[in-house]
Amino acid sequence: MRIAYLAVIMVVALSMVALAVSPTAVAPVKQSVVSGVAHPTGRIGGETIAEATVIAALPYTDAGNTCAAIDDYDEVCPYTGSTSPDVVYSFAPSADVVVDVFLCMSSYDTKVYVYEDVHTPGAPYACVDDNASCGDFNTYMYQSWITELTFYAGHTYYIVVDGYGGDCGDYVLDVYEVELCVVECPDGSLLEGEVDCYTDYVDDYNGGLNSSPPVYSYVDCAENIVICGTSGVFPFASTTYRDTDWYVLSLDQDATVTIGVEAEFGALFGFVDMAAGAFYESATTASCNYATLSHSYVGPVDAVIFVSTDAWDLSYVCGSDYYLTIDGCPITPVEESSWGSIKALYR
Ligand SMILES: [Ca+2]
Ligand SMILES: [Ca+2]
Ligand SMILES: [Ca+2]
Ligand SMILES: [Ca+2]
Repeated sequence: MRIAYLAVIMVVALSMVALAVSPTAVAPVKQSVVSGVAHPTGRIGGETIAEATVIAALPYTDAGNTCAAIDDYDEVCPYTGSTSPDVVYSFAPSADVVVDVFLCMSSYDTKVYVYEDVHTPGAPYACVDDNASCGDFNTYMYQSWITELTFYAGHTYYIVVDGYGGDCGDYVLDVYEVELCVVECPDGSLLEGEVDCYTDYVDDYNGGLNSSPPVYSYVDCAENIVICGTSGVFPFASTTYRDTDWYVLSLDQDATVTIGVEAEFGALFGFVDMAAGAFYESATTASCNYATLSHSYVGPVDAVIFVSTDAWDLSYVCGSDYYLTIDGCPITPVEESSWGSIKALYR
């Protein structure tokens, strides 16, 4: 079920997904743009935790419609105030297992969260509303996908299929085992140098336009640049932020720059149009899948490269590793290319 794909460029449906793939740190405000199927066809999952539909074994798939269900539960990740009806599944693994909970094939604005053993309102074991990588499976990308969640033997996990706002509709739930992704930095990698994020973290290191004043990591042109960094998602005040990393590459002439990312999280990366505060090009890639993206510049110009997570998914813990490759920067022979000149610009 794990699907590898390269450099999926979000050209289609940009107007629908602009919020989800903008280079923001804070989870975007959004409006529900897809209504649920307004003709309940009967639910499949259990109505409540007590009545949860049991998942006997993995991989597991089920499909249904939530519109006939009752709104029993809600969690904030990061959107509040949902009144969507919900259905519940349960799974009690006999051995520790790492799973993905995948709802990308659903046809409404889903939200999914998991409780461990008991209902812990306000403190789910995991919760995701929108995962931008769902856009690789579906023309619409406000569906939910929790990646690399560990289920421990001896515990029971309750998976609640819910929705954003008041949305309901047809869902497809897949729960399947995955390999835990570990990214090793290639030999010779340069280090990003930012600390790992944490609750209420303020990025004054390389948060780009998300920092005030803006700050960047500057990268000297070289052949085969590889930068090793970390990112993750963290609670901030009453909402959710992600660590965004912005790199500036000064091009002294025309150039086509190719960047590649492999991360321990689903990653969003791209080239930022600084005037618009939006992407020229962007791509997402699943964890442990290296993907590339290119953009052509008319120099001289500063190329601004963005790397972060593809969702405000708290299971993307701060300190998750990635590496970024940069190719195509024209090298002037007299230039020295050393990491020593890479630095954050402080106020
Ligand atoms: Ca609900
Ligand atoms: Ca959603
Ligand atoms: Ca970082
Ligand atoms: Ca950062």
